[in-house]
Order: sequence, then C-alpha cells, then structure tokens
Amino acid sequence: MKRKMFWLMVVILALVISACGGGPGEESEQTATVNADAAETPVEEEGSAAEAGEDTADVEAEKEMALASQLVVYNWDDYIDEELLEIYSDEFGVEIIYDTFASNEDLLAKLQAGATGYDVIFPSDYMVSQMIELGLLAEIDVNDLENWGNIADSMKDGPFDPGNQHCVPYQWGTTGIGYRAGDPFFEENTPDSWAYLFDPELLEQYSDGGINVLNDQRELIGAALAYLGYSVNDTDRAHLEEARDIILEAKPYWKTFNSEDYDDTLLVPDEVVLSMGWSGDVASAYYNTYDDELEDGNWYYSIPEEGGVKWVDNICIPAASERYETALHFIDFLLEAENGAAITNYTYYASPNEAAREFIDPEVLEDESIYPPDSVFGKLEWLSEVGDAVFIFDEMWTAIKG
Ligand code: SPD
Repeated sequence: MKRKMFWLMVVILALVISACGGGPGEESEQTATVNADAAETPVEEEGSAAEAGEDTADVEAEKEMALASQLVVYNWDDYIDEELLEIYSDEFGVEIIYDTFASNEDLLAKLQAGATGYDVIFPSDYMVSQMIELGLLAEIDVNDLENWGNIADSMKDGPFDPGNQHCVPYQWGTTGIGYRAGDPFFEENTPDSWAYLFDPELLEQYSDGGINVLNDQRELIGAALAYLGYSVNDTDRAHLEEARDIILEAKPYWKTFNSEDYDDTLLVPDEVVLSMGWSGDVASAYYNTYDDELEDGNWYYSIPEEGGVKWVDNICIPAASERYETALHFIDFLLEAENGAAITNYTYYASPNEAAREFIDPEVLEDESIYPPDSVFGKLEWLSEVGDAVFIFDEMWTAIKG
C-alpha cells in the first residue's frame, strides 16, 4: 500500500472509530490507538506466500512466512505472563499489540461499537454464547491446532460452545471472598457466607478497614442471588430486584468497585480488609505477601457456603479479525504445555491444559483455593447466557452504579 494511502486509511479509520464511540474515557482512546496500529498491517499480507503459489518444501517455514506482521490481543488485566508475548514476537516475527479490558460487558460493548482491530480475545463462558449468537466470533476447527490434545477432556465441549467450534479454554477459576489473614475479626470469624458482603449488621463490624467488590454485573448480582438462595442465573424480575435492593443496602459500607487491579492496589498494600474476588487474584495477593519466616501470606480465600460461580475464560478470534491464521497460530502457541504452565504460574488461576501440569509449580497444584476439591466445585454454578433478561441485569446494574 502506498504511504499516502496508508495514512488516509488510518485517518478514516480513526474517524469511524470516534463516530462509533469506543466506551468511556481513556479506554476509547486506547482502542483508537489499538485500531490504528492494527490497521497498519495490510490485509493482503496474510497468506500472501500461499497466494503466490510458491513451492516450499518446509511446511513449517511456509506457515511462518504466511504470518501477519502484527497481532492485536485483547485480554483481562494482568492475565498472562508478558514474557510469553515477547517470546512469540521474537520467535515468529509478529509484533503483539496488547490491550486489556475490565469485564465481559466492556469487551462486548467494544466489539459492538465497531472496534475491528482485535485478533484474539478472552471472553468468559456465558459471554462466548452471547457473542456466538451475535455473530461476533469466527469459527475455528480445533483439528488445526497441533496442541489441542493438551487440553483436558473435561474442559472441552462446554455447553456455551458445543464442539469448541469458536473458542478454546484458557484459564478457569471460582468467585469468592478474599480476607486479610491477620485481621483480629476474621481470626475469630471466617467469612464463609455472602452475608459478609451483604449483611449490614456484619458489615458494621469491619467496613472501616475497607471492603472491595468486583465491578462486574453478572458476578455481583450473581453473588446477591446466591445469598438470597436463588440461582446465579435467575432471570425472574422480582428476584433480581431483591438482589438489587440488598446490594443498594450494603453499598454504603463498600469502599471500592474494582475487578481490574484490586489484588495489587487494594489487597497487597492492605487498603481493604475484605474483597469479593476471583480465586487467582486472591491467590496472587497471598503469594505476593508471603513471608518466608511466617511461612504464610496475608490474604486468604473462602468460597461462601451458599455457593456461587465457577467460570472458564476462553481464547477466541473475533469474526472481524483480518489475521485469522496468525491468531490461530498464536492460540496454538498458548496451548503448548510449557506455555500453559507459564500462564498459570504467573496468574495463579487453574489451567485447563492437562499436559501443562508437569510444569506447574507443585504448591499451585496443591493449593485448594486455586484447584478446589470436588466437594466445593460441585456446589458452584457456571454463569450462563440469560437471553433477553440481559436487559433486566443492565437495568439493575445502572441502578446499582448510579
Ligand atoms: N486478573 C484477571 C482476572 C480474569 C478473571 N476472569 C473472570 C471472569 C469470571 N466471570
């Protein structure tokens, strides 16, 4: 593409993106940059060697020649060992532009607003179904992935993506409560119920120390539903209003809504005493505060007795990606056993990669807050897509955050 034409394309793309709106504040700027960068790679680059009909004996080399020069990866915050990105770039000559999102709903909003530059994304279970229905995901054939066999059978063929026709599992975990180990109140009282987030009488006793909740509508409303004795996937308006009301009653006792960097900015520096949290983030706070002399960390994790959510995040290619082959190649790289292990050793989330187990730190594999026993795992629910009730969830969330 001629240079002038290239810049014209970037300007047009930037105008289209700003017209579509990419989400509030900083994030939309970040996306515009990402998209402008992504647009730098001409579409015709991918597969050009094959198109030229070159006779190459070495199939691997041919594959590598066909890779695009850039790949735009959009993931949850702090959810990969970034060294892996460097290794991939160095080994295959593909520059990775890496961007993060805060929730499934933010990711969806970004794609629906017309952001087209992303090549690899990481939605959770229920969001995968929603995105498939909306036609936002490209189809894949897992037989094209050399490392597909590394994935445990129990993690394949999830109800949200039958036959893994769109995505492969990335990491899985649970949602519970993280609490400060040394706090005298929690030494006497283990927060083993969602009441510790929602019951004002309990909250009175420790909210001065700070409480954080996940800034995530399905998760927070799901926890309130579980506390009330309903399914986390309940779509009955009256039940959802009850959930909204107990959240509004508890909200004055909460200090922050944070699901992005709460482990590093709130838990580790003791800015709060209790936080709703995802298993790996709380485990990460535990290991990052680990004291060799005490042989203990400062953050413990508990899964409430009423039950709650178990989840699996997935690696998928947006339908609008123009670097499909490179995205698939990158996914295959992430599925290599050593790489799967490097991800879990970094994130402290459980890996669906069976072959990775031999490379995962034994203390992580043995940690029941990361790999819960069947007796605990069995009483948890997967979040599922809620159809049109998504509008009721949105309405409740607006009232909660208002
Ligand atoms: N810090 C990365 C956390 C990613 C967690 N994804 C959880 C989604 C659960 N619905």
